[in-house]
Amino acid sequence: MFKIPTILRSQEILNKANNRSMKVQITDPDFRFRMQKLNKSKVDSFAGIVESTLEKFVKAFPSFDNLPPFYISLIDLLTPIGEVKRILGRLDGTKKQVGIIKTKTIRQITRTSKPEYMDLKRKEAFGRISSMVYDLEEDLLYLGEVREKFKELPSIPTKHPTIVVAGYPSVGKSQLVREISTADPKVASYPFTTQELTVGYFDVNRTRYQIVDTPGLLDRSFDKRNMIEKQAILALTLLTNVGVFVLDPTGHCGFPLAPQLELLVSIIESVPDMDFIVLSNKSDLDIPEGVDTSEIDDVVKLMGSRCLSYLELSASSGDGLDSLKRSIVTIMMKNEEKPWENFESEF
Ligand SMILES: Nc1nc2c(ncn2[C@@H]2O[C@H](COP(=O)(O)OP(=O)(O)O)[C@@H](O)[C@H]2O)c(=O)[nH]1
Ligand SMILES: [Mg+2]
Repeated sequence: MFKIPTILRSQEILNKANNRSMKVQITDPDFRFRMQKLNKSKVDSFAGIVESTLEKFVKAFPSFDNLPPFYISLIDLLTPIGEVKRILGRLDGTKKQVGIIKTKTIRQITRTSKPEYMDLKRKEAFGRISSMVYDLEEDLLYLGEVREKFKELPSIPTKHPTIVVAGYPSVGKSQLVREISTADPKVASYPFTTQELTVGYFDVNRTRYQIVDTPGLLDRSFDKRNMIEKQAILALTLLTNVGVFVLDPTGHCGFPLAPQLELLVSIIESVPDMDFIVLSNKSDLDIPEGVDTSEIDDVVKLMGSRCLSYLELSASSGDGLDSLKRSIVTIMMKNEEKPWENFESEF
């Protein structure tokens, strides 16, 4: 998503600057003028390369203040934004100091008539700039690591109305995302912290809706989460305020209904900004005797207005998928917050 160039190390930046300054050639019959032009030009190209390289690194990072909260929260999860900002500030500061040394040295070389003094001033400038660049070594190393982490950021086209899917393992979340998706591409994967998000798409009345499967994130109780997972879930809630919670009352998923409902209650409590469409999946299968589906009604009642709709359907046979789509469209049209509208399609 963010195209950040390879972050060079101190020595690599200096090598590049050195190579450039060694290529400088001056022809002037007058020895003194030749030395003057040569030294000025060497300083100019050496400092110039350092300046432009540092500037390139600083500009390559996104301006954090203008990013949508979803990305701020994700980036913060990968690496503290404050630290990145401080480092970029130091790089920028060094760039400016290098510019000052360059101007001053060129002026000193212009004003003297002694070739030895010209040489001396050039060497001094190279030395000072080099030690300033060496001082950035740790910062450059850190930025290189940040760059690697940024590669993990998803580039979800977040401007579409978005729904995230939650529910126990094997209740049919992936199947639901696949079956409901009709647009082109049907589904796409995006890296997301340590996982991959699978995103499905369908179009209704020229609006594209996206439904996000979040493997491993919204399928376990919140108290069993580590910090990273909790933050990743919070980042997800910045994508949208509407989720679909999938239940499998048939037990084919390998889990009874009761813990599935407990998960729903736990998510409702831990993710206060998100309301849910509750789905009872696998309606093509019989519900075994002894399963008390009135527990679903109880939880739906308990959820009050945070249950946006309750539907029974079968992801695999397709029964009920159209009602789900209609329900999503109505809910999204009534949705006043529309978090996805805070997103640009491109950064
Ligand atoms: N009979 C039936 N099986 C389903 C239905 N939905 C999903 N499955 C099956 O349940 C299993 C788990 O589905 P999957 O989508 O991988 O679950 P996930 O772990 O929640 O993503 C798969 O074998 C699916 O084919 C359904 O509506 N009816
Ligand atoms: Mg799955």
